[in-house]
Amino acid sequence: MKQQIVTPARSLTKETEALLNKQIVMEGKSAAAYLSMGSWCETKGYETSSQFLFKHSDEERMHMLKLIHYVNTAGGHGLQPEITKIKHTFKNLREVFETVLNHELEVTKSINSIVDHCFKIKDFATFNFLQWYVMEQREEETLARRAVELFDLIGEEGVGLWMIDQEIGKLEMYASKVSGKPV
Ligand code: OFO
Repeated sequence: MKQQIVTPARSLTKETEALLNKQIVMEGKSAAAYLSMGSWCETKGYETSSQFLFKHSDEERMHMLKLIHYVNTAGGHGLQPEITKIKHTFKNLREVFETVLNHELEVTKSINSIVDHCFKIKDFATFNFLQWYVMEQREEETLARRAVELFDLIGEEGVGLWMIDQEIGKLEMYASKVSGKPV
C-alpha cells in the first residue's frame, strides 16, 4: 500500500510568512545599502564612517539571516531577496547619514506593523520573536539620529568633517546608553 505523505503542520500562517519575507527583503536592502555607503565613504577618506557602515551592513545581514532561520523552522520558506537599485554615490557625508536615519525609520514602521499583525492573529511566538527587532530598531534610530545631529553640532567647515568622521566611531557607546548592551 502506498504510504500517505502527511504535510507537517505549519506554525506560521501564509500571511505572516509573506510579511516576514517582505521584512527579509528590507533587511537585505539595508545590508546592501550600508555596504555601498561604506564603500563610498572609503573612497572619500571618511575612514571611521566607512568602518561603521561596513559593520552595520554585517549586522543587517545577520538580521536577515535570523528571520530566514525563523521562517524556515516555523514551517515556511525564507527567501533570498532580489536586491537592485542600490545607490552608489552621495552628495556628501551628511546625505549618507540622513539616508540611514530615514531608512531606519521605515524599517521600524515595517517591524511595528508585523508586530501589530501578529498580536491581532494571536501568533504570540512570532510576536515575541519580533520584540528583539523592536528594541534593535530603537537603538539603530538613536545611532542614526545622533549621527545626523553631529553635522549641526560640529559644523562642516574647516576640520569639521574630519571631526564628524571621528565622532561617528563613538556612536556605539552613545547607543549603548539606550540598549544597555556592552560596547
Ligand atoms: Fe536596522 O534594520 Fe535591521 O532590523
